Amino acid sequence: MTKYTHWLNQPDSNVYFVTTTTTEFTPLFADERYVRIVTSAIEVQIRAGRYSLVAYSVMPEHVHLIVKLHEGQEISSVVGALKSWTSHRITEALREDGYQDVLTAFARHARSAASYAVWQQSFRAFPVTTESVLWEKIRYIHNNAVHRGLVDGPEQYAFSSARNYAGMDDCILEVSLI
Ligand code: NI
Repeated sequence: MTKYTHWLNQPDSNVYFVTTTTTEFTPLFADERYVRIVTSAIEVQIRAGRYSLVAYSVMPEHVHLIVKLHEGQEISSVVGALKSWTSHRITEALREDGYQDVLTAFARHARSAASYAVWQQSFRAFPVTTESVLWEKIRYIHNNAVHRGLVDGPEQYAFSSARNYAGMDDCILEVSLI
């Protein structure tokens, strides 16, 4: 806890709560194949040194992240890169899986021909500047699947960091625990 309290006390603490949502709230991430595309993209960004991942949840049609940006990184370009990397691979997977109706809907929302808007154009990212807000957001993220009625307890949901925080072994993504 000390480490993050220290971050938060700095004027440029660079901790952000991010939410990005699929176009037309399409529940792509009800299918684990699509969840893995998102978690792989996050792993790539962590390995590239763009941020430390504090918490996350991949919900059927949206993704929540809490990230601590590393020096020189900007939240808009980090999330933009995440959306673009995953869009490309999700589009490929949709084509392979024969989800033509979904591709048609994504094409309708795209800004240019022959492209697909997998994600809604805008995303939410706001700075987390106090420890109480940080914990409130972590709890919110971990309870999201419970509130949606997908599971009875936060740790039962495979696609969030609730399992990491509960000390479980089989987590699909590593996080930097507080
Ligand atoms: Ni949510």
